[in-house]
Amino acid sequence: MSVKIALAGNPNCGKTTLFNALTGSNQFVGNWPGVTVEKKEGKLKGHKDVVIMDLPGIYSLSPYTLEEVVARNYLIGERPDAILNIVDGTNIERNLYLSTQLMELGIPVVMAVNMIDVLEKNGDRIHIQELSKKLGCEVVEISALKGTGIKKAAEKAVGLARQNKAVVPVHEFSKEAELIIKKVEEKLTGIVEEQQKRFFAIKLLERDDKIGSQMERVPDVSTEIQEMENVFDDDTESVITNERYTYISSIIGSCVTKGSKEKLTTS
Ligand code: BGO
Repeated sequence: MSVKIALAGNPNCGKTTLFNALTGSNQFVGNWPGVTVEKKEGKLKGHKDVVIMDLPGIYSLSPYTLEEVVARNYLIGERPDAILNIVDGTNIERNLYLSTQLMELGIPVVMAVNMIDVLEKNGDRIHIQELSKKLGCEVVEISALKGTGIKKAAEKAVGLARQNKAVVPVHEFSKEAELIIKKVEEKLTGIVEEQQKRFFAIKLLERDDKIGSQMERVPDVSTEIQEMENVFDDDTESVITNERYTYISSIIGSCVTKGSKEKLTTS
């Protein structure tokens, strides 16, 4: 059975380096339909039946840039069998902002923490097992530049893709926010698949005006938007962003240890 793996990550996280290392010269380059955003796909080296789809480098799955819209429409519409989420390990807090959104799509995710050679040089450590437990997904350390760990990361993604199992997102925001998200999720029954509910519920709460084009029917969630704005005394988009950063901070605190070597070299 052939499988499709989407490669997703922030700009500059090493995605092109990883894509080239995984596919070699076996690449096809074109444009995404109707837009001048480059589309690259290739076969995983040694696996004729595994397609790697390189998504544009993005910071979020919001509707504000062409790249983000292209990436999310692909993830929602085409539903790849797995996502290989490459994150820059030297900038993990910022990179996890996208990761939390990818994990809401209900698609299996393998996280590849890149630039591990730089982290080692700086004496920094990312506690992979703890990170994996907190995020509820497999995490692999890699150096796309040196080629370390990339085979393992790709194999884990292929393994998950072949299992073809639906995943329900595990992470949680505050109780108050979760209650309101749940209410919107209930309104999505019969409109989107169970495992996609969280992603769509959050987008509707954020007043995302482009998400409707990906749904058969758009339920009215104005009451829930109002409720969230009353409870948190802020607009819903800011509320969700804050919830994400609070969640990310709680992970980073226990999963990252900064070394002392940086300080020694800069002083
Ligand atoms: C330059 N380790 C290290 N040390 N560097 C890495 C790794 C890694 O694991 N992975 C990628 N890089 P892209 P996007 C560069 O180009 O793949 C480096 O945007 C330079 N160029 O080599 O392009 C990679 O596709 C001059 O660095 O990322 C590249 O996601 C001086 O990270 C950069 C120094 O990788 C971005 C670096 C002329």
